[in-house]
Amino acid sequence: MIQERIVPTFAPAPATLSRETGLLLYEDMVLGRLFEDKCAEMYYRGKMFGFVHLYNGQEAVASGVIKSMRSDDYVCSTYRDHVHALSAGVPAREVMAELFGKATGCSKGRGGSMHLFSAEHRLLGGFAFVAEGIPVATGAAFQSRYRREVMGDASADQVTACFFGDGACNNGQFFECLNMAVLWKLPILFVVENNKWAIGMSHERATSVPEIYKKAAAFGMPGIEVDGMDVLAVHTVAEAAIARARAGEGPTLIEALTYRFRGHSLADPDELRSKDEKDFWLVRDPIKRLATYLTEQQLATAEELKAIDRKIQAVIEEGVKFAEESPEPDPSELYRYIFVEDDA
Ligand SMILES: Cc1ncc(C[n+]2csc(CCOP(=O)(O)OP(=O)(O)O)c2C)c(N)n1
Ligand SMILES: [Mg+2]
Repeated sequence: MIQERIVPTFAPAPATLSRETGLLLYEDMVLGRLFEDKCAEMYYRGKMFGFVHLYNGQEAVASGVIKSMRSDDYVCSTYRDHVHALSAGVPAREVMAELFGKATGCSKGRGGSMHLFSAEHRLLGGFAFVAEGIPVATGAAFQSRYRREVMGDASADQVTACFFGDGACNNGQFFECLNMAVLWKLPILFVVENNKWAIGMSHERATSVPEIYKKAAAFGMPGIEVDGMDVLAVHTVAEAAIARARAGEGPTLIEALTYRFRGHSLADPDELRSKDEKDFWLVRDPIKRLATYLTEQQLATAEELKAIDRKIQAVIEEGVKFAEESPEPDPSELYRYIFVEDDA
């Protein structure tokens, strides 16, 4: 029997979960899952180029955190960014068009899979370099506080959620930004998606203290470990951290224990992880788990959940059609969108 680190103690508070929130979280996770499955299909059909990193298995983290935020809050991602973008409200058709390199994509076809961006949805970006988004997110949190306290803009109470992987936590930017965020009491959530692997490097082999949440204590920051396969647990932890951030009480480090169900990217044959390990995590599928919970608690019927699945499948099919029918960026516009004044 393999030893897996999980959080056995979390007991969700069922009485406080409304049907509305339960269904919102379910729909958002299904959107993430079915979107990624469609990406795999389109990639292998040659519709997408470059590296494509899918998020299957980790949906509870994006949905649990982002669906606890306001629509004017900021989200910062990594190269594994499709589902963060979807949870932040970027329409599936615009994400799909971006992956197809089309002019109607959320980054106008200039970014592709690893560089999704939407000013409208406060998505600060996907970033190809490991840990690259952490200082960007820290800067976003800084400007909220600066606008509110120095410039007197009372409406500037936005919170930033910064997502990154276990592999990013051995990078200096992680430590530097944690320090600044506490020092300046920035309204930010550092959300580590600990999926145990950085490509083929096991987290246990790469870091001195594998419990990443414990590193927060060195900076005087609350660090919380959460079951990243349980969307209700993530949602509960995120709500508390967001409330603290919005109240001016500073940052929180959340370590979500999760697992990716596919290889590192669609180019990865995924031969390094053991079958035992994969099986251990597959049975913790966050979508199945929430579906079971919602039906057991009689918050939804199996038919209602199936209807959501069908609705989302239609949204994704429409997104593929939109992406396929959209034009390529015009070569005459090669230099457009480099400077902000061109963004018209
Ligand atoms: C600065 C930097 N170094 C190395 C790489 C190559 N690289 C791409 S993804 C990755 C693994 C990162 O793993 P993790 O942060 O755990 O995120 P996950 O892929 O598990 O979501 C590495 C090393 C990179 N993109 N950037
Ligand atoms: Mg990882």
